This record gives sequence, C-alpha cells and structure tokens, in this order.
Amino acid sequence: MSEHVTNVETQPIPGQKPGTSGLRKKTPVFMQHHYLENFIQSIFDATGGAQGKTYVLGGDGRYFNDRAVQVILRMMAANGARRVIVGQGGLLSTPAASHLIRLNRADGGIILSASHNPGGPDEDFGVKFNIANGGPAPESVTEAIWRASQQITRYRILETHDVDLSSPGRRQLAQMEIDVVDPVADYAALMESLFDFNAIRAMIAGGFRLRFDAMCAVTGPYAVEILENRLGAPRGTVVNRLPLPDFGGLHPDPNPVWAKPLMDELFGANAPDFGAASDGDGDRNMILGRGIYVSPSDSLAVIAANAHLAPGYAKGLAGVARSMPTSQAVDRVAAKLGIDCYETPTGWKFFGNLMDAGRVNLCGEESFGTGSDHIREKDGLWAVLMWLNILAARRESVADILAAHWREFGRNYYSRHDFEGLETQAAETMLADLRDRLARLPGQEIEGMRIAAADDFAYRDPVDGSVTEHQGLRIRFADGARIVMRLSGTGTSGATLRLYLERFVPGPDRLAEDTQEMLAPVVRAAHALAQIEAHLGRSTPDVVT
Ligand code: G16
Repeated sequence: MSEHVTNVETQPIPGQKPGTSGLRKKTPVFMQHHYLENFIQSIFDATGGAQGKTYVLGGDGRYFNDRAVQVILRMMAANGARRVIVGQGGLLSTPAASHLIRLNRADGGIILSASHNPGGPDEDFGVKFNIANGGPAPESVTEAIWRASQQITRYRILETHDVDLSSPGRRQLAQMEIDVVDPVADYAALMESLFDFNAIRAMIAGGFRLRFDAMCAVTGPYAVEILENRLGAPRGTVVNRLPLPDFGGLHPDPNPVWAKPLMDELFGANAPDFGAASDGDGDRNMILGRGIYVSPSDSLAVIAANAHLAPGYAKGLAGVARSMPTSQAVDRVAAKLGIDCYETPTGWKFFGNLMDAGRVNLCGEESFGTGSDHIREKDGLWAVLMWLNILAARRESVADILAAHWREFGRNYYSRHDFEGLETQAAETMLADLRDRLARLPGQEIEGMRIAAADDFAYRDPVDGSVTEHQGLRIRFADGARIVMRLSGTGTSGATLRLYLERFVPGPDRLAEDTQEMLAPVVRAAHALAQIEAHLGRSTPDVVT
C-alpha cells in the first residue's frame, strides 16, 4: 500500500473542551466520524504544529485505545513529527508516560484514558495532552486547544497500514521514527532509584503480606514486575492483573466503594498487613492497612512527615502542595517541618509550575492522588512504594503509624460525599445561590459552630501569575471545621456535586472515632446552608469516600 498524506476537510464539533484532566466523553462520541481526528489536529494546531517534534503516546488499554493509537500515529506522521515513543500494545500508564516524556526530552505526549471512569463500548474514553515537563497541559494550553477545535477546517492523516506495536523495536512511518518500548522497564528503574528496594524486599521475605488490586487496568503489568518480580512478593499478590478493554466490567476507581473486595479482605479475618489499589491509568492510589483505611489526605500528611526515610527524599522536602478541597492535615506537618504548603485548585496540572520552580516536591489530592517531582503526574505505584518504604523503615503497622501521626499532629476527620447524575442546571443554580449568600455567612452560627470565613476559591499561580477563579465554595468554621462544594470536572454525563467535609480534633481525646459520626454536624450544616434537598431533591450521597 502506498503511503500518502490526505488533507481531510472537516468542521468544528461542539464540546471539545478539556475538563479537569483532558477531554472525556462517552466512547461512541469519540468514535464518531472525525471526532478523535479533530481533537488531535487541534492539539497540534494549538501548540505550534507537530513538525519535527518528538512525542510519547500510549493509553490505559480501554476499549478503542488500540484503534485510537493507530489513528494518532498516522496523524503525527502526516503532521511531520520526527519521532514517537509508544508503549508496546499501545499501553502506557499515565505516570510512565510522564516519565518517558522527561526521559526522552520529548515535546509532549498524548495519553488515552478516562482515568477512573469505566471503559467499554458504551462507557468512557478520553484524551489528555501533556507538555514537555511531563505534566498535564496547563489551562492556557487547554484553552488554546479548545479554541483551535472551534476553528478547525481540515486535519492531516497518512493513508497507510497499521503499525505493528506487538513487540519492542524501531518502526518507520513515512519520515517518522517510531520506538515501541516496554511500557514498564524505564518506570520500574525510576522507582528503584527512589526507594529502598532492599529494605522492602527484606520486609516481604520476613513474612510481611500485601495485596495489590490492579482493577483489570493498566497497573497490572507494572505491579507484577515491581512487587512480585523485583520485590519478591509471592505470585498472586497482584490481583485483577490483566488489563482488559472494559476493566472486566469493574469501575477502576480505587476507593472503598469500587474496590470493595480489597476492603473486605483487609478488614476480614487473616487480613494481609497492607493493601493498595490503583485506577484505570495508574495515577491514583488507595492505601489500606490491616483493619484500617488511610484517607488520601492522611496519606499525604503521613508521607510528608516520613518521606525522608526513602533514599530519594533523604534530603527532606522543599515544600508541599495540596488541592484546596484536600484536608488540611498536611498543612500541620509542613508547619512543623518549617516548609511552605501551597493550596491549589483541583487538578494535577496546577502543581506543575510549583514543581518546575523547585518550590514543592510532594503533592497530593483528596481524590486518591499522591506524587512527587520525580514526574509531573500523580503516581499510584509510587505512593504504594513510598508506604512500603516507610513501613520497612519504621517496622510498625499502618494502624500504629496513623495513630502516632494523629497523636503528634491532631486528626483532620475528612470525607467526600458525591451526588452523581444531577441535572446540570439545578446543580449550578444551587451553587450560584450559595455563592450569592457567602459574604453574609461569617459570624453566623450553625450546628453550634461559628462560621469564620466563606469565599469562592480563586488561585493566583505564584510562578506565572495566572489567575483561576470559581474553584469551589469554601465555608470555614472557627473550630477548624470546613465545608467545600464544587462540581466535578471529570464526568461525562450530567453533573456531580462534590461535598468535602472536614473537622479537626487536636487530641489527645477523640482521635479514634468513626469518621462519619464525627462529621455529622458538619454534614447537617452543609445541607442546611446549601439547601441541597430543596435544589436537588436528594438528601443522601451516591458515593462516600
Ligand atoms: C483528575 C485530575 C485530578 C483531580 C481529579 C478529580 O483525576 O487529574 O487532579 O483531582 O480529576 O477531579 P473532579 O473532582 O473534577 O472530578 P484523574 O485520576 O481522573 O485524572
């Protein structure tokens, strides 16, 4: 078959606006005529073209990943890209892709994933564009892509056969070099450079038992290589290890609701010492100990307090950052360490500038994301290895480490309540109504708590000065409790209200209470202040994490 470039006439398709993390739509939407092609061409058009550039390409293996990779390769070649590093079989976890961009000094990367959203012919698909630092494109770039998608008149594609991605090696597509790489090797080597694999291996050899649930998503091969092959965990430690296009019908979201079998195992008889899960594309993590769940906010705080135990962080931390809705537990650790703590909007992209500027090297979000400046994405297996390194160094259980942490710093009881599948208009009206009343709230008392401050969070990036507004409504109480409300930016249908609830207990008493019971007055205050039931017709959340 002869290869030739075709300029295909097209028209703008409405709605190609990237959200919190790339463009996410139902798979049939992405499979529509021109849909993927328009968006990919818009990425090139918005970023100065692909001519002469090097890209990383891969995805989490969900349905349509294989076809989309072939289309994108042909479009990269037609647009004049010089070289593409692509994961074998079209697979790359998001953290591995971020690492490969940095390692190869690529100009950017395209990652195919809708993260923790289910996959399959009727579920979700997504495309993320990462920039040369390895991180998600900042808002200035995603806005430019969106504008390009509204003006597009043609896309360029090479008419040719599929590229063989079944084994590592060099391929050629027109003038473009394609390096098919083992998706795991470079990433595993990076992990080995950061953590004390000998100590973890010795702990496991000494009888420490762990379980990792890959949720039939992309981390399976990574976890098998690192946990079983390199660290010596018995075969079978990693469950749901085979990546499947529909994630085996599971919802690849590592939280107590969707990873319930893992929860049951860790809370059951003869539970292992440690349990963890990751999501569709491998950037999220959930950490469990025997009989205990570590909230992502607490995980961030514990890691901040103990990171120096891992060789890659032995010099101590430069600073930490958390998304605004994440609990303030890490702030207390930062204060004690005498390092800066930044509060950013939801979305990993907001950490990139801070890391590039050397201001922070540990970041985290309540949405099961934790990571450091070793790459520019959150990193599920990194968090697991950090915990294993801390456990190996301290020789205490997860529960004991948490209890000691709370005794030292106090405990930020924390939970997120999600109300899913809402009518977008009703959800927006509810928030607009509350926003209008925010200025009058300070000084008022509700549920025996005095409101100290209330605002609509806006962020001024301290590095580039850019301002991002309307990032969530915050109501802070004099006793340290806090309510935050915002709409999710990662859904593909209707609206999801995220209600974030926090209450601080300094200790030494009441450090081991039930989280939902402790938060009950804060929940009641939130429902009353926002009039949730009146606006949404709902009084109970769909998902509680
Ligand atoms: C994405 C972003 C995260 C963000 C999360 C939640 O996660 O990468 O930074 O915290 O969405 O977003 P929202 O509350 O708007 O749904 P992922 O794992 O989906 O890429």
